[in-house]
Amino acid sequence: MAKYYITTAIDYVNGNPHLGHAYEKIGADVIARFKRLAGYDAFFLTGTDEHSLNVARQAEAEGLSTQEFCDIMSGRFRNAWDKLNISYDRFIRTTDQDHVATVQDIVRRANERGYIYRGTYSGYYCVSCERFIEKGDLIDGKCPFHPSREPEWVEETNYFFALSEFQEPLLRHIQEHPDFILPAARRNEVVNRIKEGLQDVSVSRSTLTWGVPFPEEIDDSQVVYVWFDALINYLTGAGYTPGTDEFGKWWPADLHYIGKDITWFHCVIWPATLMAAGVPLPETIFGHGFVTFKGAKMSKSEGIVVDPLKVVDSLGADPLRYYLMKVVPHGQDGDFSFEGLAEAYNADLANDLGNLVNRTTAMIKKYFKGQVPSPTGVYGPLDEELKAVEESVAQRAHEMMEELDPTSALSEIWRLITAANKYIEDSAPWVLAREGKRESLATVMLNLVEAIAKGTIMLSPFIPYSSQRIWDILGLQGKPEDIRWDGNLEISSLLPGICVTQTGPLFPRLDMESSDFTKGEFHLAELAKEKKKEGKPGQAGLSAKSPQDSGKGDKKVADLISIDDFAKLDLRVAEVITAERVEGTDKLVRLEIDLGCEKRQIVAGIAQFYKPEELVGKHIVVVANLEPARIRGVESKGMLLAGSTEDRSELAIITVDRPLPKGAKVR
Ligand code: ME8
Repeated sequence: MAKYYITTAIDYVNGNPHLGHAYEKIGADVIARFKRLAGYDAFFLTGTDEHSLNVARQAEAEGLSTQEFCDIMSGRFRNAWDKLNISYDRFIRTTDQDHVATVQDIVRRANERGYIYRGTYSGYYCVSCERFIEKGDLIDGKCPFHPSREPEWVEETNYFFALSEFQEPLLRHIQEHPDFILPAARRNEVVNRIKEGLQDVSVSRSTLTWGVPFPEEIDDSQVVYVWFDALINYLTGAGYTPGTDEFGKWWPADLHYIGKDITWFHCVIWPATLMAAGVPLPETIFGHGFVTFKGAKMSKSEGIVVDPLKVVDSLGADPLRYYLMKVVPHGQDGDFSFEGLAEAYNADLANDLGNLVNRTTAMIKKYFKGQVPSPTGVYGPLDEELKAVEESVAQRAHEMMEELDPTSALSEIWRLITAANKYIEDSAPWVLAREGKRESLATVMLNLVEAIAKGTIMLSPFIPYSSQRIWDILGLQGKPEDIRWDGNLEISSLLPGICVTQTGPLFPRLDMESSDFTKGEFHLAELAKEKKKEGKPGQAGLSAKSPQDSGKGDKKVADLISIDDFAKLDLRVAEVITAERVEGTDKLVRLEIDLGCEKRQIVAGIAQFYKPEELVGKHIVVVANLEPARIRGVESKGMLLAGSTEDRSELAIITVDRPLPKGAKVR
């Protein structure tokens, strides 16, 4: 099985994850999931970049040690990617011990080959970019990317990397490997800049202590410059063994999926570093575009931030994944709006896809008691037409995904959803039923199930939770991603004898008039700007006084909480799927619960009151946004609600008294 190693950029932890970060992780996740579906053995690396000056300063502003601060913030990123269903195989942190060893070894290798030397640096440094800026690049004395922040003057003796020696080898490599930098526009920008001439770059800092120490034999009073350190994470993640030429099972990387603002580091500094250390180069670096909000780049330093988790909390992960992949085209920028998201949700997910599934399952229930009919051999032009669309969509969407273009692939897959809806109208099953044409009716139902199942497989990289739900509703076994999609998609052997089920709507329609989106509650970017204007410390919101973590501040009446305090609790309806006693304890039960868009494990102290089997199937209420904890060594991600007497001699779990969809919010 061919391997596929995909990485994202690792995010700075000086602020919370924002929609731009989320877009990148979702894009990479869609590609990773597609590659697995297409039969590759894929490994997906993401993580956090923790040794920046910004991070050290932010920790200080929050009154925490840098390590403590990084632990909390890195956890927030990881939690966000878990909520967005990002299927990473390793979440790397640049503070991980194996990474520290890799960085030191790569510096050592480059030094042994004569590419590291001691010198004096003087120049401007933009703390937001964490990069040295040449005088000619300043605009009105400011960094072109961060006009609101003064660059700092830095003068220090440190270690340089002889980047200038790699000008010709880099140009040659890029020319000989047209897929090395994608899209082509990014390649041209990089080539033009390289041709202007490469200067040696400083790769250590003598005035900082927060970082990976330079190797002892060179000078461990200095730390490695954050970018030099960060890029090497890709090698650590591949399983590189320091002191050897064992670059790990996954190296070279097949794809570094990163934002267009950091192509210079990835397309110039990184390959030159690898050449200097004698390590093979990655196959492709893809510089994606930006998610903008009202036309401005999402950026924590400029205060334009939309919190992806708020969107996930109100709509679930899949609608956000779907919308971002639809609205930010291949390699270009795309503007996010709450109204646009709500419209795409209603028109595409609720109407096109949700209704297609609902109508089909309702008809199979009505006409065939829920059982998908067997092939009858009766086949007409409309059936042929639908089959032809299925085949061409499976082929073309596959090609588009191979070309790293999820946006086009998505619209191609939608061609099948649209064709299936049209097929219902054109073949009018209700007329076939009325006229007693049972065989034709059976063909239509079978064809619809097949079209939906194929669409679901192709959509599974984009909307994995919903795809699984549709798969289950159709009564298919296993998971959509267990099927191989290599351009052809063959599933007819799965269909005989399956029985569909029907639940509530897959994507309940959003009422545009009264939804949170249109009320403006979600215009967090505005809030972030306000916060910035007030000059409050802590973009990360960790200090006791920070608005994000502590609400409105002083409470007027000690025992009363404000509605804002209550709103911080994310209470959700969940179904208990499995329950078992935690071994070696009297009180604890481990529950696997289904929150609709996510399955989780929680631990509850209720074993004296309920037998595990009594709990299965109950629709309970859980605090979904509680920090994960380990209880007697077992991870618990959330807490169920129960009432009890003061002495805890009696206890009853809170359940809902009529059916609600899993994941419904309790307010
Ligand atoms: O640059 N739209 O970290 P970072 C799309 N630590 N992508 C965006 C975006 C937006 N509005 N804003 C940011 C760093 N990104 C370094 C990377 S890798 C060895 C070190 C993307 O937190 C950005 O382009 O500033 C980058 O790829 C990633 O988010 C992390 O940005």
